[in-house]
Formats: sequence, C-alpha cells, structure tokens
Amino acid sequence: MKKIELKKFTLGYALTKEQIEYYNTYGFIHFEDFLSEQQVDAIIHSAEKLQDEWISKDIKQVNGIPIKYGYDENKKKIVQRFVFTNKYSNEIREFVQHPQLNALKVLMPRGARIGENEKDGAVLNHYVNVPDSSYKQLGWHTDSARDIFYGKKIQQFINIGLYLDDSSEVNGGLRVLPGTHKQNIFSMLFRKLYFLNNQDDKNEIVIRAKKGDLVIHDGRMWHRVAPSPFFGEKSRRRVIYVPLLAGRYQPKDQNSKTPLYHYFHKLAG
Ligand SMILES: O=C(O)CCC(=O)C(=O)O
Ligand SMILES: [Fe+2]
Repeated sequence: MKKIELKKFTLGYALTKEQIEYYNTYGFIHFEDFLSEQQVDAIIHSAEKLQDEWISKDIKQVNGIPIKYGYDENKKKIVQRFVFTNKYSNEIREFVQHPQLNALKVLMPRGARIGENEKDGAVLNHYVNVPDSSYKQLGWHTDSARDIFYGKKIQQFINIGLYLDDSSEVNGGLRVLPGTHKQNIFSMLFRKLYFLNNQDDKNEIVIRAKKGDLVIHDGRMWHRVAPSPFFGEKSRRRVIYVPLLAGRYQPKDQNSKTPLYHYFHKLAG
C-alpha cells in the first residue's frame, strides 16, 4: 500500500471523488467539525441522564446486548459501554438520522442503511483510566470478526464514529492499520491475537480528532484504543459508534438473545 498522507476532510451532502478514493485506499476517513460543541454537549447531557436512569433501575442489557458498567476517578458508578442509545436519547437519534450521513452510502453496496435497530445500535464508549479500571483500552481487533462469531458471512459494513471529546495520544486514542480492510480472511483472523494484544505496531496511525469530528472506518480494518498514560479526567475519551450496514435486515428487540461474542468481548478491557 502507498504511504499514507493523513488528511482531514469536510462532510457535505455528497462525497467528493477524492474522499471516496481516500476511504477506499485506507479503509477510514476523518471529517472535521461535523457537530458543534453545543450539539455534542447536548448529547453528553442526554447520555448522563440515561446513565442515571440505567444505574437506578439496574439495567443489565438492552435487546440482549450487555451494558458495561465501571467507576470513574471519583469512584462514581458510570456506564462505560451504552448500547442502542439512539432509542433513548433524542439528541443521539437526531445524530444517527442526520441527512448528511446518507452521503456515506456511496461507499457501501446498494440498500445501505444506518443500523438503528441492528447490531448494538448506536454505542457510546466511555473510557477513563483509574487504578483497576476494566475499561481503559481496547486491544487490536476488526469489528467484522463479530460476523464470524455469529457464524455469518462477513458483510461489508462501516462504523461511523462521533467524537465527544478531543482524542489523541493523551487519552489513548484510536490506532488504525491503514489498508488492512483489503486483507484476505486469514489476515483478518490471525494478524494479531484478538483483544488480548495491545502492543504498538510500527505501521499504526494515531487518529487525532476533536470533539464533534467524525471518523469512519471499514469493519474489516484492524484497530485498537490504546491506554492513556494519564489517570482521571485527562484520560477520559467518549465516542459514539453507529454502523452503516447492507444485506439482510436483522433487527433486534427485547427478546433478542445475547450473542456469544459478548462473552469474549469481556476479555477486551
Ligand atoms: O473507541 C473507539 O474509538 C473504538 C472502539 C472500538 O473499536 C469498538 O468499540 O469496536
Ligand atoms: Fe472496533
């Protein structure tokens, strides 16, 4: 693969030829300033309200997908992995239904749609490094490996990430291996040990993003979230992910079973 030229773009109502080529070459693309600071603050506020509700009602899962709890630097119980947030927060629903996200469909096979009712819906990850934290990092993986755990054929999909905090080496940051979305199935399965490996890679790229930015990646690309070298507030990193899917519509509801994959995911932290 040719050497990467890290670039940031602006998302309009249609992708430019350059944006399409960049994404197809590297397997990810970074759009700056998608939402304003005020819009992101409203999202954070709604997630905090949801967190209080889930904690007080001791909600363990939504549509079969476990919710991950932990503690912040003040020993306050927090939700570290919310799922299907678009079903509970108007602000997050508005984000996933943002008309400009339709521009991304050109990168997918026909029939692409935002996964409002599929997979884990809109996930909100909240990483914070505290002593004994169980969710301060996420080892190397591809998101598409889930399809294999589910015994399904790998379907191309895009993970759309919205940054709720600035993100860089300071709070760990997303690290990607550009171009690995084009690998064969063997490399997808065995390039690295899933989740248990969180070592630096000489080819990894740190994504440096600002609050309100959008970074999207191909589900087949290898990536990880590195641990922050700091504790507490300085290590905080919140990101929302929502999938863009094609293929058969597979909605979840309150009767959906917990996929096996999630037992394995527990090893990840
Ligand atoms: O937090 C991130 O930016 C990445 C999270 C991730 O890779 C995942 O949840 O699958
Ligand atoms: Fe991931």
